[in-house]
Amino acid sequence: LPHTRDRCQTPSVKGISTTVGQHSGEQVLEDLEMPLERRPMETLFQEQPKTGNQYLEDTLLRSYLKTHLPPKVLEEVHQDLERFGNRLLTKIQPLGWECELNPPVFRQFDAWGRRVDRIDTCSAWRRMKEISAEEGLIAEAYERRYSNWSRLYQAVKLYLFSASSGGFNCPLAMTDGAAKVIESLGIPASLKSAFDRLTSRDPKKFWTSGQWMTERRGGSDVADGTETVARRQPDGTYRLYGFKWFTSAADSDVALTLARIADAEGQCPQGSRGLSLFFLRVRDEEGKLNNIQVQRLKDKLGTRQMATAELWLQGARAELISAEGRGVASISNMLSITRIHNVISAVASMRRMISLSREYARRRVAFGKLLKDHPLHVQTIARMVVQWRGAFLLLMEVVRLLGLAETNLASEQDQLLLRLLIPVAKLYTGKQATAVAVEAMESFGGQGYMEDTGVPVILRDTLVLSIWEGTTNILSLDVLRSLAKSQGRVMAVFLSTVQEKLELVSGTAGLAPAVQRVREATGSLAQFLEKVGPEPAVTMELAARDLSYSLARIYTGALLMEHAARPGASSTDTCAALRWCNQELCPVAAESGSGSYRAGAALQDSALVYGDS
Ligand code: UCC
Repeated sequence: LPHTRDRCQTPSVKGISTTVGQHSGEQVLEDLEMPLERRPMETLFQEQPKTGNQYLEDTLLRSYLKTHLPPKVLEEVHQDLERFGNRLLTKIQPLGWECELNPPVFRQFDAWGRRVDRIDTCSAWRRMKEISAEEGLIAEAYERRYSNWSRLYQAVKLYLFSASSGGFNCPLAMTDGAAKVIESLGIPASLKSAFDRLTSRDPKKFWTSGQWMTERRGGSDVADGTETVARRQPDGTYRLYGFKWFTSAADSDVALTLARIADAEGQCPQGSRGLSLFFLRVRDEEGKLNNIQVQRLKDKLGTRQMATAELWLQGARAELISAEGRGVASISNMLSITRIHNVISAVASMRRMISLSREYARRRVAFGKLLKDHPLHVQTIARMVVQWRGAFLLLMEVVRLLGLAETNLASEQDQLLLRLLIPVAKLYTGKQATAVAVEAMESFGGQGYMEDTGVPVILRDTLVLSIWEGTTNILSLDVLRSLAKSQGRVMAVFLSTVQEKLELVSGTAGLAPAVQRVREATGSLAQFLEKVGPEPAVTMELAARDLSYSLARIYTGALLMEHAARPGASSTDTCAALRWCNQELCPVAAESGSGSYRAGAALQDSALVYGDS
């Protein structure tokens, strides 16, 4: 949280605290200057909750790393993360708040009326870019000095960085995605220099990338909504003409975008197969825009630190980087990475909110005792902790699998599981983070609703996580896509992986009720899939969201048990696994029993929404 400043007045006097500081239970009475008659009312204040080194304080993260990383890797990584945790606390967090207080400003014209379309960012934002390079926040994943563990290590650094980054996690997500696409193309010679910059540790060389996928008719429906046209030039490059409706981090150096290649008659192929992927520089060496006009900056609910713009492409020079008509398939590599970053941000947001809420409960006195001594208050935080723990382990599982895939160590099963778990984790953690952020805000009472506490900033920035990079329903349909594309193998791998995990933990004392519940849920899921197999597509579409939630809850339950069954696990680990598994683990089976996915149910839904007439 920021120090009290700007939009609120710094208290000029010290007084009686309704929170307690380091010296527990102490009441401070130090007012010497205040007029006597105002003392009883004006000397009340509360202490702001503060968190320490977010790496050292995160016992779950540390226990995960200790369990999974090879000892030599752990040793090096531990040192770096401890240092990074201190840098975050002392240097980066204040910069993040500076970014919030100084959002980007769009200047369309210079003083003499000349169109300039400048997006001015604050110095703290630019410093974040340098720090990202220095810390290797992208580089780490591509250098692979820790082989398959490099990706996980990078994700952990991003997880620590995210909540302090002042929104810089967004350009990093897209930069990582762009690097991934270029790498998956085999780093063509024409993109070598760009790849080097996107993955550079040198702040002077480091570039960030945008991902321009959304047009006015687009949004989720990229295939039908993309109108941008690419015209081939004699030298083999293209010029792009169109309008991009949301371009996040519009101050980025480069971007990947989709367009339709016009034929000699100027006709463009339509639909998904008509889209191709392009790479472009946003500005030239002198900083002049690449035949691009900025129409305006978006007025967003959150992520205000980051410039999201509407852009006219008026012949922007670009390079075709996918096979013609393979744009969506190619940009999917970017989407997979940005969706994982979304998960990182969701888990980081939960973690930050819980830390603050927990710290506040240690200091705030109400009804004669600290909030932490009110069992109902602590129960509420404990429920948030269970959500965060589950989400954290799901994130680690996804990046572990990604690390294996990127170092050719993944089995076919690992790859199928990764394809399934990315949309599952993105959609589920987005919802978890939203719920936790709202609940955590409430745990501060009215203070949580005050802008200058910084809590609303975290809430606003969290709310976007279930929207961008694909909404919950779009991601649920992506889960179905992964099932269909693999002809069901994805689900077979899912079920067998959960089964293996259950077998591994089934002998662990204390976990028996959780094992039983996950086993039953897995059985119900398998039955549902068997039953629904021959049913028309509408059934699966209506079931998609509940199915995705079921996959998330079952798999996360298995991961929590796995963590609780490791040598040295604590009773807290067991408790978290048991609590998680106490919820409805397979909502899709429960709902299907009540006929919610039949065609008739869709008509009922429609009547409920629009009325019987
Ligand atoms: O642009 C944005 C920037 C926001 C800022 C970024 C911040 C990130 C921050 C994170 C943390 C701070 S937001 C806009 C994002 N837009 C979306 O997410 C689009 C949502 N819509 C979808 O995802 C749709 O499902 C589409 C666009 C993918 C559907 O397109 P199609 O053309 O209808 O899909 P098809 O025909 O099913 O798939 C075309 C090809 C197929 O390959 P082939 O032909 O080989 O079978 C699919 O298998 O693409 C492949 N494909 C995939 N492959 C489609 N989706 C995937 C996938 N998820 N993974 C792998």
